[in-house]
Amino acid sequence: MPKIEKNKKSSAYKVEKVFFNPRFLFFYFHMSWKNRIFAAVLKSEISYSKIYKANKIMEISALQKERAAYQPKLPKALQGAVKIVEGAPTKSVDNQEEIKKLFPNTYGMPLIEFVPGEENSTKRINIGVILSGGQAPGGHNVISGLFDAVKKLNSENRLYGFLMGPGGLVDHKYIEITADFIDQYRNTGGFDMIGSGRTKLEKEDQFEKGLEIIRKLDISAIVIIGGDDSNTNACVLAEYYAAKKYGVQVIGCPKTIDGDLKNDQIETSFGFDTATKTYSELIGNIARDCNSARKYWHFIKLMGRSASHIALECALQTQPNICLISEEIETKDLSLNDIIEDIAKVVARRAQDGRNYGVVLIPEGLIEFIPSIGRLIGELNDLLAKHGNDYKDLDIEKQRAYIIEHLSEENKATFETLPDGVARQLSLDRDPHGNVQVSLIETERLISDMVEMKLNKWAKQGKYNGHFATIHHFLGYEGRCAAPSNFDADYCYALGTSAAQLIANGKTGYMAIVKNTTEKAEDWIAGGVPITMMMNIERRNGELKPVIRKALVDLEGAPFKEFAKLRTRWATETSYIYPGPVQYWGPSDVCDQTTRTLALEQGKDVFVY
Ligand code: FBP
Repeated sequence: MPKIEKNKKSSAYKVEKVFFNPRFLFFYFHMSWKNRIFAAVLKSEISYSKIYKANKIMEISALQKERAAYQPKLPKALQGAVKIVEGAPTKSVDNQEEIKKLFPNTYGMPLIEFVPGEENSTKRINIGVILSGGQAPGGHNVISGLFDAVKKLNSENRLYGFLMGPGGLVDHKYIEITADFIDQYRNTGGFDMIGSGRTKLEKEDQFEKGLEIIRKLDISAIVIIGGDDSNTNACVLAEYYAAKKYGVQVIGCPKTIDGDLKNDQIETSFGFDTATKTYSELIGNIARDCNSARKYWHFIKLMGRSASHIALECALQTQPNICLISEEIETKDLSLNDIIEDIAKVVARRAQDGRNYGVVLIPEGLIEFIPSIGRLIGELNDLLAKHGNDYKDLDIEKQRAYIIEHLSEENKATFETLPDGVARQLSLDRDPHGNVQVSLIETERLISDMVEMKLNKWAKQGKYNGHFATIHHFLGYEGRCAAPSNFDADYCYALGTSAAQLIANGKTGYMAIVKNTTEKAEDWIAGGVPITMMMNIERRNGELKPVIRKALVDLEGAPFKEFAKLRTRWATETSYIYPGPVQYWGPSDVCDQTTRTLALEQGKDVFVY
């Protein structure tokens, strides 16, 4: 079992020693109330850090031990000293005038690319890092890349981790990340090194509270590792600190298993690669069981929030009988009944061939994309923002009555057709960014129950004569903390290194990026993109807000077209692929493959059917 040495140089250790010293306790009881309060604050920060680090003593698996020795590959430009090359000024993807007005200090900055440069001495810097939102494989490697790069720039530099997400900055909960501490987390999944959270950083008093600890720790830059919402907040924070001339830089890193933080500059968000490979392994296992027993229909809901990238990628990797793509359903304006009828037809067709089994993939955000339900959610969002407090404490019946009374006729009709559980989920419980918590809605059950009802009706009409037994799965949390694939381990380490270089070069309001990712890691291109470049104005929580544009599945894109070309065959035949577990050692086409989505998007797919 690896032992964690206490870092005797850390300020936490020193203050802790002082605090528990009997002489200090003597003085404590003779202190003024003001000083006692100060001491209590000090103690709460320090003991929090102590408890946090104490919890970190862990036993590790044989794989983790071997994997700890893996040295992630870096692009050539990041292997030594770095020089920056600046491109032309940028503009936001839409609503340019509004975004420029809202971000006068961080709008229009150029794209940045790193190229090899001359060794330069850099001034000493302290940096704070925050993990924000849902876990994604590779987060620990972003921090490792950042740590190694800042220590390489100057061994006196310090890295602090704010605990349990952005809330750690506001509440002053932090630890110093030291070499012996970080070594336990290299190439591991999870965000447990410093924890994550969904506190939304958006108010001035939060920024000012954060500044107190930033000043106390002499921090000059904050790195926020998060998805589109967290990076939007990073941009707002960067603009605020720049406007106030506080001299605090803010840099973002593109994280999310959902794969929806991508655009011309961001090829993929980290975690998507490992998570989809992990889900595909599990789907492959279920499909093989299905094809062995030949008696069940498996309805598998896949995480991914609004976008269907995860479902689409897993379909390309495993070839299920059916995979719903929310974006297609919205574009074709399909109703819930249309979707049910389409699935029931496939079930009935397979039953004619004696195949009373199959695998259906359902993206978790489906419900929001069924146009009638989407319209209902839009109105409920506004209702919740304006009147949520009036009904949140009422009992369930009264809540339902309140909502029905306030909805328009069209949306009321949709609301009344929904099962109670789903209706309730849609009317309450947004996450701090105003998103419906789609992972809590049992769409897989809703759909299979409705398919069963349709089949029973057809059976009575003599149109169906099969056997329909269902099993439900929800794959989400099973993949978010998997040990990062080689791709994610390398990609994340390079992102962390890029973030350090953006900071060393005085940049703020940028997101670290790494491109050319279907090539060998050493040929990847690293740099930074101004966050404002990815923004537009959207309606959130009933208000128009500047946000990073979310990338949904492009129905004209190569991944969807590939899927659309093959799905009819997958529906009638049984063409499952069993990808097996993520591999870390072995032939490169097994260990270093990117996702098919990325390969198809870049015209590099080498998959042979
Ligand atoms: P992020 O957008 O923060 O990366 O979160 C991704 C995600 O895993 C979604 O796929 C899912 O809907 C959500 O988190 C679940 O949230 P929670 O972790 O709060 O249950």
